[in-house]
Amino acid sequence: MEMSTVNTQPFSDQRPGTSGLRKKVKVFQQPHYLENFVQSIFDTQQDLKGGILALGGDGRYYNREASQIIIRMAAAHGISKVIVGQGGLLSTPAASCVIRKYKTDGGIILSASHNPGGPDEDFGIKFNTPNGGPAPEGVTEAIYAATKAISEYRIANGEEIDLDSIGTQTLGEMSIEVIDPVTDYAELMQEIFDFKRIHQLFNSGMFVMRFDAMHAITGPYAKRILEETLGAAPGTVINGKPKEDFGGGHPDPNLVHANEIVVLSSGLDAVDFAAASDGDGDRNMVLGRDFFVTPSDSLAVMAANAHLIKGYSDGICGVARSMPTSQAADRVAESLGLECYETPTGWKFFGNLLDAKRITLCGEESFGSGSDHIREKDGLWAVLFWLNLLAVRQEPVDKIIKDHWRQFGRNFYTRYDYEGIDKTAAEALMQHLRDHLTDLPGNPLGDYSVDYADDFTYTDPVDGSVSKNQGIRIGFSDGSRIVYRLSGTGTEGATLRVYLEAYEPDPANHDKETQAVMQPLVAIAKSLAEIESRTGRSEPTVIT
Ligand code: VG1
Ligand code: CO
Repeated sequence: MEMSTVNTQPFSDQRPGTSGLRKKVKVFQQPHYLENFVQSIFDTQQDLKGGILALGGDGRYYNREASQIIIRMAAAHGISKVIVGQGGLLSTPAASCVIRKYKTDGGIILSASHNPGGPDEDFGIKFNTPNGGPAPEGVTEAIYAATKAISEYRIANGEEIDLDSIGTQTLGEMSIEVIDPVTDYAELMQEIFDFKRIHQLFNSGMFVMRFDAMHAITGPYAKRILEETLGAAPGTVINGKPKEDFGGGHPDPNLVHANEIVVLSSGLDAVDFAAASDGDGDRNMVLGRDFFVTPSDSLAVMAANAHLIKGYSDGICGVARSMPTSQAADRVAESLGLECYETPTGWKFFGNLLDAKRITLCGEESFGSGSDHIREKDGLWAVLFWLNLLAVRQEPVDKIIKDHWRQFGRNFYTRYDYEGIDKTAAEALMQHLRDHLTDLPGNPLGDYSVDYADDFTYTDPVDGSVSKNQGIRIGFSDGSRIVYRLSGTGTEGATLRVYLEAYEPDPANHDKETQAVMQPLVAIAKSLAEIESRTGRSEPTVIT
């Protein structure tokens, strides 16, 4: 095998964010940009040399080219085997499944998740450790340090690798195994859920579902599992053909971008159950008839009902939620006598808790939920969890949620995103909040009284690592909260996220409209952070 050693210079902007390195495609297409980052992964992860690497991506523009480059660099680095999804494809949860099942020494996932794709849009790359989860901060910081010192990388020369034929080929000493991207994942789902019961639900003739794959990676997964295995009617999966640009849309399963299934689940002809997943298949949105399930409630309901699901029938050992996620799951954990953890935003913080068997279920308000079956959030898993639950309880989605509220109280929840604002202004806004944190506790804000105000610091209970500056929390005496943080996944300017939560124990108030209930808190959040004067925005770009 012929190999080249290429001289290069560091790029200063290769620090991974909430979930890997995300940049515009044009940035990744600069000579050496991708190569520098990949070589930095290889140089910092000792076990990869002579080891096995899993590789796959969400199919967005540049996925194929990047896969070719990474495989050649793997060969030059002395990796013994690359397991790659056919066509260079693997959903993020499937990649995690493959890393664990084949005990690889890590994996590279090519994705910018819910960000748009195409030549002028976003691309991303992320390293997952041998437990199948996103690299923890210690690892991403080491990779970043390596990107700042890099002077050369190595790459094998030669012809294009055939990524489309299933089977094994070689490149020098290295073998490349192209696998079907769906099979291993589908088998895992079958172990966790009661496929027979879900099959009966679909066969009953009384249950209609739509799944919106948003022209992204979950199309083939959902078709195989829902339609071909579980007997859902053909056409259940919509927008099921993956496209490099996701059909020009945002593959982000929320009420704004996945509006197609919001419409299909409303009104007279509404389907019974609707769901969507994002670009790389790790997010989910779940809807009943005329009914939106907030991701925070979804996690709480899963925790409360896990014993009804085959894979969790022996009980769960604990739950975790990201800090901005509503406290609905905490109430379930308390009543079940389970440990409940509050972690910073991003799935990488759940890995240690899952590995140490301190938690079984975890979730984020950003349409993410998952369990110990893998180490990523998992969109289709969440959909199958709900399907299994609907099949067992034989009740509609809204009834399950309303019963849950009656038992535990309702955590009204909304998130305001101010996208594409000026970075300096966003940072100054956060600093202004930080500067006033000590003035707040004990004082009234509107009708609320501040209980605590801090910039969230997390100490990992397993390895003791400390993560600072994870978002401003303002907690009120009645359990309501306002949280502010800046996004770590965007590629343009800054995005301010404001998370609002209000607890309502009285069932007489549970049917109120979320935005109406949240208005007093919204007003406080806007004025406290001086959002309009500092960002020039009177309203957010997206409300979920
Ligand atoms: C967002 C979400 C966060 C999620 C992350 C990755 O991060 O808020 O909860 O873990 O995306 O999800 P940020 O830093 O932009 O708020 V995905 O599906 O984009 O991999
Ligand atoms: Co995603």
